[in-house]
Amino acid sequence: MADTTKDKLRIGKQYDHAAGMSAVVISMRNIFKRMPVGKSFKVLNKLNQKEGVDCPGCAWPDPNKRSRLGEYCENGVKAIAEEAMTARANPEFFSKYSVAELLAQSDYWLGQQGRLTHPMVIRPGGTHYETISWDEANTLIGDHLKALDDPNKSAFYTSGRTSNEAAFLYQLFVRMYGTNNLPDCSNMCHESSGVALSGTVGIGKGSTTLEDLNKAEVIMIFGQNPATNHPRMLSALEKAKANGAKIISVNPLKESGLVRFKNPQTIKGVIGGGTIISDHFLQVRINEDVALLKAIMIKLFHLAETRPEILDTGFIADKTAGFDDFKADLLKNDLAELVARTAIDEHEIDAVVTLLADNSKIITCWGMGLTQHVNGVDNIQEIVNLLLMKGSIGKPGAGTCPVRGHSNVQGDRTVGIAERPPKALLDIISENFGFEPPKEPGLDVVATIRAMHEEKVKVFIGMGGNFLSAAPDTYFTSEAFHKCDLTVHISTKLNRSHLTHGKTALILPSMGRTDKYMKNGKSQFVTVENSMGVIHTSQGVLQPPSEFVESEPIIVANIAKATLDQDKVDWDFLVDDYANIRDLIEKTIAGFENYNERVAKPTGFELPNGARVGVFNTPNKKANFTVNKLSENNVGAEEFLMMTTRSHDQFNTTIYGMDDRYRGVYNGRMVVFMNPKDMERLNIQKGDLLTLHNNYDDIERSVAGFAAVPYNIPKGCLGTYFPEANPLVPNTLQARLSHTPASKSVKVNIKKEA
Ligand SMILES: Nc1nc2c(c(=O)[nH]1)N[C@H]1C(S)=C(S)[C@@H](COP(=O)(O)OP(=O)(O)OC[C@H]3O[C@@H](n4cnc5c(=O)[nH]c(N)nc54)[C@H](O)[C@@H]3O)O[C@H]1N2
Ligand SMILES: Nc1nc2c(c(=O)[nH]1)N[C@H]1C(S)=C(S)[C@@H](COP(=O)(O)OP(=O)(O)OC[C@H]3O[C@@H](n4cnc5c(=O)[nH]c(N)nc54)[C@H](O)[C@@H]3O)O[C@H]1N2
Ligand SMILES: [Mo]
Repeated sequence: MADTTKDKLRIGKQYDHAAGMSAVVISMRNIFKRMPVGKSFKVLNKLNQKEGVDCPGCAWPDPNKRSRLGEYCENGVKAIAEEAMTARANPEFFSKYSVAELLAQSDYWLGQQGRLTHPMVIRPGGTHYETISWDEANTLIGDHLKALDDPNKSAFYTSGRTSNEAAFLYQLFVRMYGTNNLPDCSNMCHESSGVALSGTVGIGKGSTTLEDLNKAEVIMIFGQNPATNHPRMLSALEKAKANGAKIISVNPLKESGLVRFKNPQTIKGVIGGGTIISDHFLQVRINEDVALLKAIMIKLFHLAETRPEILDTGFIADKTAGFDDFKADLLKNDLAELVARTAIDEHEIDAVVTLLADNSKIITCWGMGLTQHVNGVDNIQEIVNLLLMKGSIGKPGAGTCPVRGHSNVQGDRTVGIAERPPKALLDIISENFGFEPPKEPGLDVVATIRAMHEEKVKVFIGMGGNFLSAAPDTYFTSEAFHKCDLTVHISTKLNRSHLTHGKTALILPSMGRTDKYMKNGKSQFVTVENSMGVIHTSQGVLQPPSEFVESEPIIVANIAKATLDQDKVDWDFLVDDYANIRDLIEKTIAGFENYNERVAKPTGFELPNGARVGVFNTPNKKANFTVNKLSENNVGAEEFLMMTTRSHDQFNTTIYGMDDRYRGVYNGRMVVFMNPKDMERLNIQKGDLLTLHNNYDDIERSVAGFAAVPYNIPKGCLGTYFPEANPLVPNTLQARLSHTPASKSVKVNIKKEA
């Protein structure tokens, strides 16, 4: 699957900063390797500009004032190069390689074969994908779906690049067909945030805007690696610091970008020392954030005995519920034990407590380091407790900031991609479209894998994404796919999910963000929602890779027409002009009044957000304190707790390159980051090859060929890359309530290879 040759791997030093000129040079080298210079600049000049192309990378928002030097980052350029590359995975390519041969290639190699150009099919017993016409492909899907005796025997996955327009049509089609089986990449991502925030503050999204960051006194960043995954956030943090904010990072790894940022767009960043990002760095042990937050809050309560004003007693009394139970439970904990669990020096915690006591405009940001644990929901609820104690939500310069992953993952959810849809959504769908949508909850990602494995789901359709490689328990998931009668992937690029297919399988080539889509002589745009709830347009500028590549809304409309008998929706009318789809979204989803008119404004519009203005739309209309348990990792004496993270050269399962430059790893991805003391204890040298294995549910899981990298990581903790380590993540290891795979705290044993 991956490149495992030890000889090629080079282990260097971790960077003491992120970006700088090297980021500019590397990004340009990356794009010019894949596409001509003229075409590169055509798209880069429009990237994240008003009325331009929304970057298909992360969901970090664009500032109102865009940089003239370019409103994009190194990894945005890589995302563009990967999508708009000149190479083509065309029918000749598929006739050259059998599926078995393709499976033997690395993810990086698969990506480098280029954009998909034609609909392709593989039928039972086939060895190669072959071309199929769109009409035949749609009929094949329609026939399979119509033949199922229960619509719940199908599942319809969405990955978060899909536009609002495509996602809305998709969920409408799926519900008309008769199921809520709408697993979504957010099930593996920020689901824990959605669940925790909905219950505590009444909205499953963050409450802050970019402007809030400029007004904040303290910004806490938990479990996130912005230099790699949201690089433009570093410019926002630099600005916040210039406005006086102090930054606290909480992370087992001292990620370079959280240490220092050299902004390549400023003189200070290019020739100077750049900006120190974190004023305090709490290097917490994996999955001990609850212990750390409890220790911090106990210390705040102790200080409040003599300085009651450090807690916002007015806010607590007026706006919240559950404070007394929360406080009583918190104070039962043994402070020394909590501190010991974190592995952080108590003086460092005290310095952070002082900062939190002295300020009240606090923003907490977080990423996958908090959500992907068994107690992922608890992590976030504990953060909310801290904010509520301080009255730090619902006012400028304060609040929650879950930093979303995919560029439109938040929008997809907003417009109805939900396996557990709220009743209000189903009611309005029924009213607007004249059919009864299914009421019973559908399957999320992990439930879908199990249902396919048990042959309860026979047809799988994926709107983007790479379900196999993104999901936990890779071998179990591939068995599940093989048991399906039909697997369909609507994709821009070839990936491993296409190669572990059902008895019959289709690859349907889709347009991406950069592709220009003309209809009736008019260039169509789509709309997306960023991490801070702003809806804006995205319009492609490049010629699509082939005349057979279709836009996502059209693909959905055609599948719907081939599947549904009744005629309640005029699919052709809707896709004739995407404004027609937006009119329907406006009628169906709250907050989209005058959608077409408002989204035409260059900066788009903001969706309503109660928590942002101190209105908590929970059942009791209060912000709720919660009582959360400490993590229960139960790591045995010889075991380690492993996180799986992204390298600097990948977008989820898409591998841009083989380096992780900021962490000093070059030319290889099969590495395991280890504390040097642990290595010494086990007599492991730098570069030694290790097999990682574990036993959950009496099943032995094992992956060989990880080279040991001595690294600044707490003892007992390991770091590996996703997706290479996913076979070690059992599908049963999931966050309580949100069901998110706990891919950041997997117990493993180490075996030295001979
Ligand atoms: N270039 C690029 N951009 C991306 C992506 C990409 O793959 N490449 N992916 C996109 C997507 S879908 C998402 S969701 C985001 C992901 O963005 P991130 O949330 O930054 O994702 P990860 O790389 O998984 O890193 C999580 C961080 O959590 C830390 N961590 C691990 N365990 C713990 C813990 O127990 N406690 C704490 N406090 N920290 C912990 C790790 O050290 C790491 O710094 O980025 C999006 N943007
Ligand atoms: N162990 C471990 N597992 C993880 C994670 C982790 O941190 N650790 N992170 C999880 C997270 S946060 C997420 S979000 C998931 C990601 O899961 P996914 O969203 O399923 O995975 P991606 O790698 O983003 O999907 C890449 C594929 O999407 C297709 N694609 C790209 N752009 C477009 C487009 O515009 N349209 C269409 N139709 N297709 C497109 C391409 O074919 C490409 O191969 O993975 C999760 N899995
Ligand atoms: Mo994500």
